[in-house]
Amino acid sequence: MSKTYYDFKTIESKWQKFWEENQSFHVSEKSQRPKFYCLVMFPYPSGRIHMGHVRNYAIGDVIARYKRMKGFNVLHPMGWDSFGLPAENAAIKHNVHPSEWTYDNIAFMKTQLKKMGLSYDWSREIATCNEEYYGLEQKLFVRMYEKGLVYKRKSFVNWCPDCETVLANEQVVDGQCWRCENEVVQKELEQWFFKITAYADELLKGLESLRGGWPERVLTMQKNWIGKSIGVEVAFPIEGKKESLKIFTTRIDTVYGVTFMSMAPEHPLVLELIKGKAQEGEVRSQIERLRKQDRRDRMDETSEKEGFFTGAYCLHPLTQEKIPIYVANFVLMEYGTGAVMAVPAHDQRDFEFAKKYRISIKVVIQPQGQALNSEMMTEAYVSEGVQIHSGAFDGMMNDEALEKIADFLEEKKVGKRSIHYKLRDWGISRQRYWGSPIPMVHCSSCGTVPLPEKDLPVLLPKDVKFTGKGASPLAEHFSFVNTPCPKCHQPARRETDTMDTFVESSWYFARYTCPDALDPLDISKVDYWLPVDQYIGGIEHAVLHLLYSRFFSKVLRDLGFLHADEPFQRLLTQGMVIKDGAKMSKSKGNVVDPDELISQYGADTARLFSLFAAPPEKDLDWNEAGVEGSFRFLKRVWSKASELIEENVKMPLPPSLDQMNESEKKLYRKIHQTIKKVSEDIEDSYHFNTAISSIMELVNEIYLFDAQQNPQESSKGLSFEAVKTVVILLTPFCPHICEELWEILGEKGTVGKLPWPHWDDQALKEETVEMVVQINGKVRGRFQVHVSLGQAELEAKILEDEKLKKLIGPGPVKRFVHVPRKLVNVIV
Ligand code: ANZ
Ligand code: ZN
Repeated sequence: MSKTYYDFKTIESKWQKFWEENQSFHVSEKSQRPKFYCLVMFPYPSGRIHMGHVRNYAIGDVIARYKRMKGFNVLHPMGWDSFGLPAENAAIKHNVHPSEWTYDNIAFMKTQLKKMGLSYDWSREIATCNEEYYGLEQKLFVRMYEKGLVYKRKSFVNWCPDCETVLANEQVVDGQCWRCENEVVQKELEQWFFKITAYADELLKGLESLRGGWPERVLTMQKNWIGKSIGVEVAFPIEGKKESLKIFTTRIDTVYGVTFMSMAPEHPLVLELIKGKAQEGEVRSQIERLRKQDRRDRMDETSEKEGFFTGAYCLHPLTQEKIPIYVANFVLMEYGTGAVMAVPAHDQRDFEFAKKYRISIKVVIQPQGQALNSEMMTEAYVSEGVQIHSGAFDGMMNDEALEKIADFLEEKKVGKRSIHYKLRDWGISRQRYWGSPIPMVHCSSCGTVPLPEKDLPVLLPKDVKFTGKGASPLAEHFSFVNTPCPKCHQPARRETDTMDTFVESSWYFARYTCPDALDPLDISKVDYWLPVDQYIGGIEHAVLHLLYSRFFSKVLRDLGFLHADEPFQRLLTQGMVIKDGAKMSKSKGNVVDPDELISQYGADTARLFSLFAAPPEKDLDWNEAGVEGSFRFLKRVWSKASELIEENVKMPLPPSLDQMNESEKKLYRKIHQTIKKVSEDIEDSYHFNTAISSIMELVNEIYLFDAQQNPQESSKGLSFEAVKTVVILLTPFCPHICEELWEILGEKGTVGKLPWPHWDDQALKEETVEMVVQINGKVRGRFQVHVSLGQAELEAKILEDEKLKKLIGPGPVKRFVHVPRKLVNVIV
């Protein structure tokens, strides 16, 4: 068979078959090598893989293959995040069962992934909709419940009338459902929650240990999401009542500037305060209106501030002044105490509110040497300054006053320092069918009872109707709902909510390490593999998935399933794949189908292009020319190798370093420079694009070298050496072509099993440099000279050169200007 034609189709299916038959990427804990866990975020089985997947998995595969060659025992698993809404939507629309739809998609997408030549250990494959997986998840749920980490409460939830489901705050984008983009409304429901707030501080502190391994911006996003605030809680007595109004402030230094109080419309004291007041009826309808406003909008700085006076007053604990109490839409019940001491002079929201309702503004902090007039202010003064109108604290800098006033209030027992978090508990209830059933039973005499382990898993019934209307299909499934109480055995009602699919993706990385364990996890295996050494996925998961997974790790640790505090040591967030400047999407009509790409050019080209066109964290601009270029490069590598084999049956050895001529030395040096560059680019920064371009340079050098007259027979040996280096270095990127070339070059074993090459430091040293010779500033010649050549010797060499001698002419040389290692200018 002629080897000159790069028949990628045959080559790729040959090696994919080889890897599968030889189970080349199966791993176990029984290895002498150090472990390396390389994980890509698993896909939702939507039906087909897209270019974003190709990029994500190509990046993961390079790292996995590189680490294997570096001598690590590499775990590189793959699976399916396979519960979720689209399966149910398909059931409604096309009348196929969600299970059938999902497993069909998985089967198809798996063949697509296999065509990419990804080095997964498929024996560990997980589909989260698998009975085994979600059954074990239910076990975890019950254990979390027993630990007090799960509870139920009534709460306002985001409700998408279109999907008929509760949405997490994070699934609401600009007041719209993240999936269907319809308007989201508020609805009160009984919900199950995970107590993630119990870990707020640990989740925050843990971010420190991830510094350096995670992108800084992801750490910042997580930190802001957790939102730790240090401040003071103060009780303001309510006039004529026994209760007082508790507020939380981070700016107790402004306490003398309080001119009104504001409460959340949901605050339990609101109705109490307005009772019997003249405007009671009117006010009730106002409250209802404010409560209905979207909570996102209410928090938004720019949105309209509104509220109303309750008719009640507080007494200022330091000045005894009477302070009117308002209800304000921008105060949220879920944060702090649900009430705020309002300081319009120093808080912008309070300022706008005060202006609107003509409440007085009192300045208590002003810039040094400057007087602020509250009448003239157009916005709140929020910077630091000196205290005024602040009793004993006048003249102090406000940061000092902040501590002193806090001390004073604590002494007087009207206030105490406290910490609040923005992080809320994780509402996991979904009124959907295609999810993991929550393993609870509601009994009229025993209350809510968890199912004992022997009654698990709670399987999803198969025979359900999907109408897309009303409650979830589970709630309408008679034999699912009706079940005896596990405690008293009287008829009871099964919980019909299923879990948020983020629950499944919060522990799958641990399950990969022990996919056969019966007791959710096998600690010895989990401990061997975790933490994940490198995690790769999209930035869209920066907050939720990553925070939930971090939370789950800590829970699993506290349940005795593992020891690692943090699940993901290093995180790489890859950019999007864009085309014509926009994210690929059906609506824009700019989608490139990976299948077509692969059948036209092969997987190696698809991989090479997606790794070469941009560094991983940047957006990748898809362009045909770039794909063509990658393909051409592989063909060039292919022809060079075939040419060598056809010319020579037996390759001579390359010359030893001391026998090399200048051009051989140059190629030899290039080989080692490339090894160094590729190793460092992968190792330090995952800059695969520059690694690949240095391999391309080496290929160019080989072509140049072979085009020269190389007198020594051993030169061929050096070319051969260089080509082999290209094949080895290219293996993590384009594994199929490299295995094939390795074989036809007559080398032993498979290249993927080879140790990664070392570079020769000695060879890196440039021994000669090119010197430019100028005469009166004009370039007239070039010399290749040894670096040790002295200035005098160089001058002599110039004066001896026939061509230069003529150009210099008979006149005297005035002087030589030397730029070391670069040029010599001869002034005549
Ligand atoms: C008085 C004050 C004066 C405030 C001032 C700020 C500036 P962070 O840093 O985000 O924690 N606040 C407290 N609870 C609230 C709630 N449930 N809804 C809306 N706002 C609330 O913010 C803490 C500040 O946010 C608190 O400090 C409080 O306003 C407000 F010149 O108290 B401050
Ligand atoms: Zn009971």
